Amino acid sequence: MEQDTAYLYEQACNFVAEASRLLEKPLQENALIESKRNVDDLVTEMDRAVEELFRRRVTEYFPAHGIVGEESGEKAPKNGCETVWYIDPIDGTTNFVHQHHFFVISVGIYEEGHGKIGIIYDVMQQEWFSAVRGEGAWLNNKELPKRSSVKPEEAIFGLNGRWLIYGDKQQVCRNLTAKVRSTRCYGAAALEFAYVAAGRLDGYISMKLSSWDYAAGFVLLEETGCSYQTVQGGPVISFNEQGIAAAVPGLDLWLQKQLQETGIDKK
Ligand code: 2AM
Ligand code: CA
Ligand code: CA
Ligand code: CA
Repeated sequence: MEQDTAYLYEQACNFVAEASRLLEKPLQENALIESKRNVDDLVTEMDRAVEELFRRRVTEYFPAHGIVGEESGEKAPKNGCETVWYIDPIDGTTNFVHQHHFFVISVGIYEEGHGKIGIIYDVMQQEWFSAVRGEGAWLNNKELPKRSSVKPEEAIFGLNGRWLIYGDKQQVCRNLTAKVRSTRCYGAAALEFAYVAAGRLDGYISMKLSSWDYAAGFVLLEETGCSYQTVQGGPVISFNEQGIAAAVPGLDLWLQKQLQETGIDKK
């Protein structure tokens, strides 16, 4: 690994480890919990504290780098930043609030728009999912093998039941659910991408995600031979809020056909 990349990866892991210590204690009874756009769209003071820690560390160690984080309101990096950190301070906040497992810190580092480093840390399980472009992907320092094809009828898909309440999206979810072996909902998009890379899921679909939800996951998917597409069944060409579907090789082509046939309005 190039020295600069190795340093960046090491520091990013250090920042994640430091941030994770803030989340290891249970939420206090009087903790501030607010909902944003709907009842399952929560933010706590810990989401803000973790993001604030990343802002301080990245600014201190890599002052030229841009930062895009969920809780700061900026959806795009400042102009002129070659390297950008996409940070989801807690992915799976609803799980965090309800004291379940399955919440992660997700950090994707991109250079000129290309994914370079992805780190997804499951705080309660103490599982590090990480990847460096061209170098591979790891789970707790053990290299993850490239994924191979899985038949639809043997595939386990990550899918959130919330999407069943929307007309056009309902159709896509019903069609997939009918054709795959089974579905699971972990409630943490970044973790579900990591699970596809690590062989625990064979596909994952979500109808609306932001850059910080998918940036790190994309690097893990690429390094394990998996792929991702929009829920319209086309290539991902922006960092906008959009629906994303990920799958192991082979199954991705089947998934694309399903998505194109079932059809979701471009919104
Ligand atoms: P979050 O926990 O960081 O908010 C299931 O809700 C998954 O979808 C989580 O990974 C959640 O991320 C993500 N998500 C993205 N946009 C969301 C929204 N508007 N409301 C709820 N969850 C959202
Ligand atoms: Ca959120
Ligand atoms: Ca998220
Ligand atoms: Ca979040």
